[in-house]
Amino acid sequence: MAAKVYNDYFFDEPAFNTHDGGYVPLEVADAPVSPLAIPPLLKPDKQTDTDIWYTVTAQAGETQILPGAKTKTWGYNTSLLGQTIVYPVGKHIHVTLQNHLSELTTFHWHGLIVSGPYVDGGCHAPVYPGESKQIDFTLDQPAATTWLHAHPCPSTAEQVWHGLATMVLVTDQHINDLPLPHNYGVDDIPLVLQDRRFHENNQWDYHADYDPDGVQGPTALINGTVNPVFDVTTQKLRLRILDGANRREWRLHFSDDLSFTQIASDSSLLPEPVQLTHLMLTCAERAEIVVDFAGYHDGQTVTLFSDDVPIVTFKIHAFAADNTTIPDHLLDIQRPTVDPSTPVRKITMSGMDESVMMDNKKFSMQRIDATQPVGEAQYWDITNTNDMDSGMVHPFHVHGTAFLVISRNGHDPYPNEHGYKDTIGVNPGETVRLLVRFDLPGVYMYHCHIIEHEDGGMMAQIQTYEKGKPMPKYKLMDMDTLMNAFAKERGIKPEDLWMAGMDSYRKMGMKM
Ligand SMILES: [Cu+2]
Repeated sequence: MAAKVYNDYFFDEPAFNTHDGGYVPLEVADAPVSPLAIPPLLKPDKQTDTDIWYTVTAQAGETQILPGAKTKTWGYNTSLLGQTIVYPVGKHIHVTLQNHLSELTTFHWHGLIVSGPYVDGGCHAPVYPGESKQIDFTLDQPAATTWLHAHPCPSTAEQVWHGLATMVLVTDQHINDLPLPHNYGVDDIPLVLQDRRFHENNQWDYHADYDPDGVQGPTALINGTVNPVFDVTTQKLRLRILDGANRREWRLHFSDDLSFTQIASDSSLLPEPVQLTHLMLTCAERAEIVVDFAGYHDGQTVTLFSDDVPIVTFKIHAFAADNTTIPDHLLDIQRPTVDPSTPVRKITMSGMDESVMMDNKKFSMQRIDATQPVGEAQYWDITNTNDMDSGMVHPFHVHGTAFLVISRNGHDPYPNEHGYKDTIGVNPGETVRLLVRFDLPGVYMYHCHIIEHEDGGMMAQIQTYEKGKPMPKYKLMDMDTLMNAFAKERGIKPEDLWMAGMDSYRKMGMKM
């Protein structure tokens, strides 16, 4: 197979985050090399042929990341990030959500097609400290690498940054039958890409590092490991890569310009695999790639870089020859038809810093910004109105659906954007056309996934409904209730509360 090998990042170079004044470049950390942490698989509480039960606990702890003092961190069922959760399609899934933190949180299933606003776990579904909640759902969607993260307005960015993010693997028979690496922890590896700044005593300080365009740090943290090395014992390695950073884009490439095969994006396999040497991910995007180390032997190393900074070392060991080939076709994708009388939904993402907005408004928890019938496919045109020379790529995310990317400024999407996605990086001055269909009624958020932009109001919400039935009324949270709760949990007066997103409203003279 002499497939074309793409060797650029596709995105507009002037819009890379490196061009922004507030950009914090990655640096090689002055720390020893450590084995890459592989999150364990979360054990179900119970399982039958038809049902599966899990308990997911948000908790605080301490993690040995650097030599010396441990870092205060948060995680799901562990002290940092989380255990990896596996959800088989078709099974009835029951999850107990426990909050052992000292403040409220929510459990958002980024990429799962579950009903909003409560099961989805956006800001309308708080779980207060010491409390627990049960959610139940059944998945009907393609296999995908999705993730769980906190989403409490307006503190999503800070809670994710503390460590509340973990991978959720949706599996089905189709993907299990494909000749792909499937041995979790051996040849099927999650890579959660994040960055942090370590302050005195190896601690993180969100407030000190705050930037309304997204908090960054100079140290790459991969699955929570600084300077990680992974022992490769198989010829082929499947990497499930998540941009789990608050703001950083990752421009990934290997030493020797080693090419790799992208097999999946956010919400499904790609219809056809794509050969690449370079891959850019914007916040919350995922890519599954298969790397073939056939040209390497025991004792050699291969390095994964972001820009020119090494972020993971792969140490090659002896491996058995693997003659499997990735099929030329991976997934059938049926594009739903759009009724020509259905208007195109126009959405704008505008501003930078504190002035960010969605459709010229800042998010309001009790306001429904749009409606759409379930089962009806619509074109959504997402425009980033930022200046082409000095703007940012805004990653646009919709809850509760997986969309298709139809075009970028009227041209074909990038070659690795032909699968289902839930997050899409939109270049400054660009309009990306999506094909969006919801299958479940509910209230769903859509927002920029630079998380500080989301907290700062670059977010809106849509209610989906069944045609011919009365519109259900959902109990929506309000900011005062959440702010008063946060203040009480922190033992301070509401007027003394500092939360990231508040600044953005205040500086624009707006009420949250
Ligand atoms: Cu943004």
